[in-house]
Amino acid sequence: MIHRKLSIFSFFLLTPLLFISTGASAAGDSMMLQSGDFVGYSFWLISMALAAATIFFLMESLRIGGKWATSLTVSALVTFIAAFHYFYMREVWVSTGATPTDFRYIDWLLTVPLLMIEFYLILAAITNVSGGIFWRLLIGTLVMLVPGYMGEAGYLNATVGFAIGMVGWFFILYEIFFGEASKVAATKAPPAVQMSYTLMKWTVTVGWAIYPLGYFFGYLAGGTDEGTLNIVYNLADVLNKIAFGLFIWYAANADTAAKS
Ligand SMILES: *C/C=C(C)/C=C/C=C(C)/C=C/C1=C(C)CCCC1(C)C
Repeated sequence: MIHRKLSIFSFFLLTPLLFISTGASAAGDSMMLQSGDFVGYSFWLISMALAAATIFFLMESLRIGGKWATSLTVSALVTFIAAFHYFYMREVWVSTGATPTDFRYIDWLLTVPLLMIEFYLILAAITNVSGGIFWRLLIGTLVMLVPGYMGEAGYLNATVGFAIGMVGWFFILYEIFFGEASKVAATKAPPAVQMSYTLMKWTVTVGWAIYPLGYFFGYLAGGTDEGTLNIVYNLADVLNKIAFGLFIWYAANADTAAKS
């Protein structure tokens, strides 16, 4: 039963990914990765790591199941959506040398709310939590990303976009450090869930800080080297998408083991 489900999942997952990756290489020499293009290598490595992480989270979601299934499936959605965007971003970089800002923001607009939902889901897996946590984190995400995009794309003054975006991020940090979510985690969560909540919370603090720093140096402080900026963003995504999912996977395993 489980195995049939798994093969159906893998089929639907891998087919589009294969199309995208062969499409990229069939489109001509200009699209090929050049030897020595380390930024291109990083795009390639991260896209594959994200695709592999997707399969891992889906399979583990089926294996562990129960009330953790949704959290693990959402982790898989995050890495899946990102893998797709990375295939396109890699193509933009390799064929034009440009920074794929639009693709990044479309990816963030989908994956960041899903990452926020994870805080709600891991708490909902252990106790009753109010929908307010979910809505506040979602609103924080939009306040952070929409002005950030408008600032980068030139629809809004870059400094104003940055400043409003920072308010959104601080609003999220407030909720997970001092708000209702933090209180539920501190009082109701078993040790394994508390541990992963702490890791997730610090990822949102330290790992996420990389993006506004990139924005700051790229747009407000005289500009940086685009190649470096892309490598930094790519590595940040490994931490903020794959490792973040692994923290949840850890809690799911430990919580399930403690109860069996
Ligand atoms: C998987 C992708 C993630 C976790 C992306 C996160 C993006 C941010 C935390 C962006 C933050 C920004 C600000 C805090 C200020 C305005 C500029 C942004 C959008 C780069």
